[in-house]
Amino acid sequence: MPNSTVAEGFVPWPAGFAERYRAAGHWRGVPLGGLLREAAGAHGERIAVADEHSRWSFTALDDAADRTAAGLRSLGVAPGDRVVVHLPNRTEFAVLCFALFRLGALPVLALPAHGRTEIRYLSELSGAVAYVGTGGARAPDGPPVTEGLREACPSVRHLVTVGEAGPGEVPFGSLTAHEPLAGPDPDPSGPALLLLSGGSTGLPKLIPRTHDDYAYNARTMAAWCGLTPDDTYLAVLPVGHNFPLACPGLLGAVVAGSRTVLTEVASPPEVFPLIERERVTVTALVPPLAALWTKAAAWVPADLGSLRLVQVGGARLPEATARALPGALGCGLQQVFGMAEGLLCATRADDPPEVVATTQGRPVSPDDEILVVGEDGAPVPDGTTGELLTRGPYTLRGYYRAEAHNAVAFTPDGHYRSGDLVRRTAAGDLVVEGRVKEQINRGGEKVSPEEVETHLLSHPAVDAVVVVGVPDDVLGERVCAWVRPAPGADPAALTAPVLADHLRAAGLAAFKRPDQVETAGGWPVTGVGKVDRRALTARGAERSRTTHRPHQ
Ligand code: OOB
Repeated sequence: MPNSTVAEGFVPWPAGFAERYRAAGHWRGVPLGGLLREAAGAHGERIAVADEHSRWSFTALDDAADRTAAGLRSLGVAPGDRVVVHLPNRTEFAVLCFALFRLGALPVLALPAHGRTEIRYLSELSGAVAYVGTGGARAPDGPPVTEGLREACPSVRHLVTVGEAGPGEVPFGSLTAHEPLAGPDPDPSGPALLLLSGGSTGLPKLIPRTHDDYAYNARTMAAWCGLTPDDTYLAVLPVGHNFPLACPGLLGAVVAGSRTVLTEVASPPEVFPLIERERVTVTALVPPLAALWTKAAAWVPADLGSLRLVQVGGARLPEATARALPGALGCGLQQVFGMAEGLLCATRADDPPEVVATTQGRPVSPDDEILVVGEDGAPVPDGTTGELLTRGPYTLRGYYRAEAHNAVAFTPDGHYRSGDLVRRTAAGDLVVEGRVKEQINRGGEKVSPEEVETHLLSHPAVDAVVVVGVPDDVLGERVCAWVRPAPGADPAALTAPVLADHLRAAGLAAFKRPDQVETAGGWPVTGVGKVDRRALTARGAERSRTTHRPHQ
């Protein structure tokens, strides 16, 4: 669909809600590119973004965004076009995204771990006109992620490369050589970017976030975390993910005039000295990383004294880690329960330690509407677990180009069905208790069972397969594949490494590869004849306990 406009697949808020959000001051009518312009005016020569290769002041970043916008325009990228952004945590990510915001073209945010298959899928789904990545040099695992992309997805006219450009690729640096772009600002109420959803059923979907709603998201989280120009935010999680991008992340830091340091390393021996060197004050982690950092503080020699706040979210944080982290790292903890779809809940600096250790906090906007409902759809009393439904000034009203899915993912009155099971405490804090959606949360990385099943089924020795999440001490959950071997196939040959190789060859992200593989002649079914995933989860956990399989 290369010629379609972005607005075609976008579901706006009803007019009455939009008016209310504007009147409340949530939606300010300033596009995301304008946030950087304002920051450049206020903080000029202070450093805005830095990585191990380069440092940019607010003024320099602002100027580079204008020039790169002009460079993209000269390639033929027009307002409303989609561009797949597949970059690691480097300053070029910031330059490119702000350039696209300026131009009114939409970044489609891929994760560095994504492979050929995900990139193709995202390109097709969004009708992208260009792909920006780091080129073939960064595909140690097989063919370059862009192999066959243009043929498979003809809307993609340009491959832009940060670093060494291959034949037919446009070097990213050449885009910044243009005179700054002067053009109309994009409509702040329209979509600004497309985030990837973890998926509630089926394949991941695209989430349109508008300039107005995403700016509010970033500003609100920056305030919730008390960011000031004296702060240095460390983006250690992949910055194409909503959490380090805008909760408050890079965008919130720009709004607050704080500095963002982007890093591609996350292991304590590498990242602790960076924290010391850059005097990092705030960062965001997923639970397995939080646990690792908490343990490592005792043996990695580095001064972490600058840290004042570590946010942890993306998956359930074990209470033991929540209690140990502040003492070990010498800083405050904030639990964040968020979603790329919008709603953000978080604990606050002035919450009692007990609340921070045992809850995921409360919605950050006074206009976030929360319903906790039972299986019949009726609200349940506080203290009872139910599904979380929500709507508000920064929660989507529909996935991008997904009419059929939207009919089930939203209630008729516009609440998003999160698929999360939560309980609200008497004090109004939420506790995440589980989920009803078919998704595996592997240490914060979301895996769609259906996607993995589809790819495993193409293995000749696999007759049928069901993928479930099994509890894991380190990851929270691991990916477990139950496989029925094809007639004549040797079940012993269907090991995790064999299936991992198959998925690698299929160009799928490494985090989707099964950690555990079990073979069986068939599976239990529920009363209505569906595969009993809950039973397979329990059996998967049981098998791993009894066989003492080493963790892969
Ligand atoms: C964040 O965003 P997504 O879109 O990758 O995943 C959202 C889902 C939630 O629906 C929930 O199932 C799970 O991830 N989740 C948590 C959680 N935070 C997210 N489950 C339990 N405890 C938590 N604290 O993951 C995300 C987006 C913005 C900020 C933080 C996380």
